[in-house]
Amino acid sequence: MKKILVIGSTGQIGSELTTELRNRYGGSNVVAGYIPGAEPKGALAESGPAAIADVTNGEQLTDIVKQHNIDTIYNLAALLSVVAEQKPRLAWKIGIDGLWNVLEVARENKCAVFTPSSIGSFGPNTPHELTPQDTIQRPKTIYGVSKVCTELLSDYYFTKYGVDTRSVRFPGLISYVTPPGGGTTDYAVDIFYSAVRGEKFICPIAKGTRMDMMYMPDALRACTELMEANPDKLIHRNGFNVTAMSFPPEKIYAEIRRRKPDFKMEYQVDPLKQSIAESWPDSLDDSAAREEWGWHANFGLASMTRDMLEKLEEKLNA
Ligand code: AKB
Repeated sequence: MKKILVIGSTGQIGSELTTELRNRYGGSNVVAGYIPGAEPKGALAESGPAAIADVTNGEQLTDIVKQHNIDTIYNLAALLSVVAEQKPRLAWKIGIDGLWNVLEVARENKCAVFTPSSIGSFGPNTPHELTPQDTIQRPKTIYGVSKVCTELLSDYYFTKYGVDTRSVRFPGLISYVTPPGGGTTDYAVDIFYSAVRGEKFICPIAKGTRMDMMYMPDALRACTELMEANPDKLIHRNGFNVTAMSFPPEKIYAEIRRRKPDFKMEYQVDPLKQSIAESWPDSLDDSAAREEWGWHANFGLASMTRDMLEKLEEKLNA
């Protein structure tokens, strides 16, 4: 039976992944790691153990791993792309110094480690259309630099010490549960809140700017299925391209308007977000993930939009 520590359990991915892992492996086998001020609440607090797990404190991580006999760590601590540009030193401290702590604890205690990478690990010189698995990664943002280092350091720990490190390059993640904070792809979540509240949406990304996206249920499956994949089949490890859909703002707007014909959107382009978005792929080639561990997405633009609107309406009207 797996014994899991989720670092960053109350964040955008962590809040749903912790629940998913508890459903799969049992509530008592998944420790929800959090930092003070971001304590688990409600069902997350009641469904299993929790512990303060600050990724910048290696001793604290060691204590939790030993106390709970942890064998798998999901390391979700990170700043997203826009906020990382505003706080580059902190982004590095959490993303890379923190990762170093996690990998050392994993090496000493024989844990497997999942640390997400991102489409942010690509840059302006990367081929933008059907971006290959193995290609140029010269990002211009600190977020991207830290994600490339995440991939390299995780591969290094696998090759040098045999630590079972795995990751995916997540696209923008869309969910109605915990909102993202400070990402370039956040608009694809915010647009749904405006639509359901009956407000005009001010779009910070320019017309025609395509980015890869994924609905959260697919993202959760990507994490768990990769960690359960047969290691003998993995040619790559850190990290796999995964995608579910790719669209510009006008396409998701049109899809929402099919269900909410009065919904209005106006562009007010944010220069930082736009420059980051333009440096990222227009669409990813995720064939390596498909071939090596059977990855496939269940939700496309239409099915994700239908589900998001239904679930968000229930949530906001509750
Ligand atoms: C961001 O926009 O920063 C993230 C990402 C794609 O990594 N959602």
